[in-house]
Amino acid sequence: MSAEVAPWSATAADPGLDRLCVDTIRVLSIDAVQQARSGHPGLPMAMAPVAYALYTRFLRHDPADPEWPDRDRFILSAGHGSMLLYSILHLAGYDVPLSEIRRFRQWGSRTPGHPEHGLTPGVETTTGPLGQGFANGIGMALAERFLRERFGPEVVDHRVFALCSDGDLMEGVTAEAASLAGHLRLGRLVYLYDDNGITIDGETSLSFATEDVEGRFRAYGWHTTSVDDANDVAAVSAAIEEAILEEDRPSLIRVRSVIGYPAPNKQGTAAAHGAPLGEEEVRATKAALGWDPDAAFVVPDPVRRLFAAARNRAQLAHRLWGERFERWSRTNRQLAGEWARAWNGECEPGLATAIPAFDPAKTARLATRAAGAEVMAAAAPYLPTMIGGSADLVESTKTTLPERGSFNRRRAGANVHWGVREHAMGAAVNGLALHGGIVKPYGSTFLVFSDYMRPAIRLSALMGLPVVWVFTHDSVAVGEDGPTHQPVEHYAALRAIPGLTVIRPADANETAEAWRVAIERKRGPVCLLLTRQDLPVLDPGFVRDGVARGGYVLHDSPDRLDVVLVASGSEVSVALEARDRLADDGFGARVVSMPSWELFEDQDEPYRRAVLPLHVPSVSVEAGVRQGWSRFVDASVSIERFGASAPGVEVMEYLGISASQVAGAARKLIGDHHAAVVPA
Ligand SMILES: Cc1ncc(C[n+]2csc(CCOP(=O)(O)OP(=O)(O)O)c2C)c(N)n1
Ligand SMILES: [Mg+2]
Repeated sequence: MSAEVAPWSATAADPGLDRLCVDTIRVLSIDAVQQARSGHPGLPMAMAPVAYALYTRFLRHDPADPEWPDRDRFILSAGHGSMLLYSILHLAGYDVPLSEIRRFRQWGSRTPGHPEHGLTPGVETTTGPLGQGFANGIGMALAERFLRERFGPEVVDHRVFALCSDGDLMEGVTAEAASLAGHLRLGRLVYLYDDNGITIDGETSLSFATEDVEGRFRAYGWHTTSVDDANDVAAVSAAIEEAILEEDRPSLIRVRSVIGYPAPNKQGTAAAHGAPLGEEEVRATKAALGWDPDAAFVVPDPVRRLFAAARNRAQLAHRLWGERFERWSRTNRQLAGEWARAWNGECEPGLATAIPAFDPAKTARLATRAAGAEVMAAAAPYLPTMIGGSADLVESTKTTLPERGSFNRRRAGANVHWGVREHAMGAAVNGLALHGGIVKPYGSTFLVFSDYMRPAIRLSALMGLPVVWVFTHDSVAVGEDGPTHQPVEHYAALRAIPGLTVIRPADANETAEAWRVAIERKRGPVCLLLTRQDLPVLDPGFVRDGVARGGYVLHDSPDRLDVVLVASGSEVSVALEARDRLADDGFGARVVSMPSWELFEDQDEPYRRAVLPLHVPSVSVEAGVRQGWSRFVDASVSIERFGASAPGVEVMEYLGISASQVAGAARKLIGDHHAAVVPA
């Protein structure tokens, strides 16, 4: 069944009607770009035949149910060609009416400049940053294989198609992702490469043309073919069919095209890439195609009829799947329950009580990365479709799903070895989430290397994907490896990303609660920042639901409150020590643990005020730049420089992250405050 090609493949075509359909995509696209006075006409014009062949002959999808779990996925990785996608989605029967095509790139439209997941039905992922879509598809293919192995080929049996451009193939993330896909033999990938010899700066002879792209992909372990002329719908179809039948290796089809074809003056030039053709050139193009230059947004009746027929065939595949699914559900009741929960983003019942608490009497000190490992092991049985892994640092980040095996060529285990490919890991984890059915996808590395995957983290937030990023070695306390491995600006950099929930737990018990938040969250990414070094274990009774609220009073000073010390992660224990020193001097200090700004800011004003009272001076303590802390506190103990190579304890001390520094800063603040309130 898996190698079966759609029964409506290449042979039955009517070249004249094909041409009319292809030209309809072209004309819709250039009309929309022209009306918007902005956009990218060149790619949609040139690649219209490819999208046409794919959507009418091969793609198993259902425009009436864009979320059908077993649909084929299509990714327009070259997101600048968004009008190609909107035109084909409109014609295929998705809820993208002509009125939305006319509002291309306008406020509130379903047709934004670059495709956005969650906004437009039929858009599988947000693309635009070149290379991301390419690598998202690798994650989708991993998900497909994993779920096929778990639930069976009766219910999981689909492919990932993508269209990518020169820019996509030049990006490093693509190289990382392609290398992994070739290694793992992800044979359900069918990627079409728009080889047009043009990028924004001009011809690819400037920067790329020497590269043998097919040769490179063959070296990665891909199957490659080429088509000499994108306009040859039969040849394009034959190449797609061949690629579908090749199940052993991922496929790259190089399609030679002329950007902006058939605009008489602009085709084949960079001028067709990213600006409207202009009224005159639009008219000339329509004339060249034999269309009425005075008419716009026209869809001829025979085109509507052809797409309606294609839609019926596509929906038939969905109906047949539905029947198989019914039978399968009846005979696999337990798996069917798991399936429903997985596609709903839920874990198995019982997780809530399975998450461990750590008793300080038994374990006095534990690194939060080690606590994380225990929590993952305890939670794993309740997360049967969890997949993820580390970028060659699994020994260090301690993120594994015990007894669930490795994902390799032969077996889709839950532990993916991403290799030293942080950026592709990020984009592929996004792809796992976009695919659906995977609860929870995650990726991990050292916090300092989150920089290598920031574009993917940003997109996880932009798309609201329920993924987990686990970053360990979260401060200068990593020590000897030195400043290259010691994050200082990273907390601020991650908190700057809207929609990303950053949690930096103070101990093992906060780590358990942080994982709970991450697992239970159905929307939006959560980032866990964990330590390499051991930290004192706090009383789990004190931690309670504090982590879920982002910040809470860990230790109060009920009789006398002079200052509030607000700390995150490993600095919470520093603040606790400082509190004792202040108490020795007769000052009352409250210690607030603030593992997550975002969760704290979600709390109502009375709660936030109860934790951080308005008229009590406050000091933050965190082993990183102070940027942003002023929204909560009056002063900061922070690190405003890069770290240094030395034992971690010494680095912390030298850089001022110590109880004495904190107590000193607090004393000064109390003095200043007093001076301001009670003038001398
Ligand atoms: C990561 C990233 N860098 C830069 C850009 C800006 N950009 C958009 S398209 C493009 C290159 C255009 O060339 P190609 O990918 O071959 O597309 P074509 O013009 O052939 O359609 C660039 C640099 C981007 N979208 N993403
Ligand atoms: Mg190009």
